[in-house]
Amino acid sequence: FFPAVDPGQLIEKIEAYTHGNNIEPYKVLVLDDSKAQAKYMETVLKKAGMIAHIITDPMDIIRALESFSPEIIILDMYMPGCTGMEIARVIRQQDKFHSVPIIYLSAEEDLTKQLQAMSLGGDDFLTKPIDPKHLIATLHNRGRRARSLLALMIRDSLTGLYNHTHTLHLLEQEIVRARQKDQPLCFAMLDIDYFKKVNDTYGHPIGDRILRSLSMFLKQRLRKTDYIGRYGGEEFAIILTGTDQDGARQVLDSIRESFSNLQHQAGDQEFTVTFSCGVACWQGENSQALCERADRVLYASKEKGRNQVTV
Ligand code: GH3
Ligand code: MG
Ligand code: MG
Ligand code: MG
Repeated sequence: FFPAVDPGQLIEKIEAYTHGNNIEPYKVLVLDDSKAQAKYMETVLKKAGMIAHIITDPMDIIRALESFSPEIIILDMYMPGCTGMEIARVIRQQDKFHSVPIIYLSAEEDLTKQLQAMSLGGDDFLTKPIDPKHLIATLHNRGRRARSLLALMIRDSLTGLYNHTHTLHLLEQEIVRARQKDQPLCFAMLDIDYFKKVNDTYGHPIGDRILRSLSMFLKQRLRKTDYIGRYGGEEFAIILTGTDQDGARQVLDSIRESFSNLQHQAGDQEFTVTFSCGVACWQGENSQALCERADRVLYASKEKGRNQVTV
């Protein structure tokens, strides 16, 4: 199955193709029962600057998905005990890998069989022997598309912040990290005060502008290691990593104060907007319980008269 090309020359060509475009290396999972083919693939992918994870036993697929989190998957068609199509179905059953590109790489030349494989969860069908440049170009295209789709899926379109679903995902991830590293973690919920009145008085487009301006303000004032999400309409969630209760209170209260002093404009009218905030410091509970606690303290801020941070 190996192409009759001088390997040294071939690798130079791949390097010329991939280097210079300054992208995070793609994580590619390869399943092929032939150890020689797997080894060859590993060499080609690594030389192309990609991160390759090679498995030769189909039974290892679930574990590899979990531990490696691939961005692209290359599957052999025929393996002892199962086919690539069966493996593709197993992969597609997992929510997280529902849209990860799957590329079949096989010596199968029968078009009917190729099309059948494509209809069952595959995105491309490449035949062995494959020219490494062809393979790498396909991986780059698929990887780039997958990444831009993913980037759209996790963001809110009005503000560019993380959306509700991804914010919760990040919170779960950061809880795991805080536990491992034994570091503090705070979760804050923020809700704009009397926002309905802003919309009613100045109009919905001005309301949207306030939402964007608060988003920018939060991005500027928080650290790169914090995460900001649009949790709901005029609700924001902030994950403050490595931050304890006092640190979170200080930074959020300072943001609250400076935001409340900003002058917003609608035509020739000037007005100010405030928000209320609730901070919950992680105490070993799960993400849902932490969110509920943050929500309760946010409500306390509202009850106490708004424009304040409660910890
Ligand atoms: P409170 O101080 O109790 O939070 O009062 P509020 O008026 O902010 O609260 P309420 O939940 O009653 O109203 C939220 C408003 O936010 C209602 C909705 O029209 C507005 N809103 C939600 N999403 C958007 C959006 O994307 N753009 C605009 N302009 N307004 C939005
Ligand atoms: Mg095989
Ligand atoms: Mg609200
Ligand atoms: Mg509100």
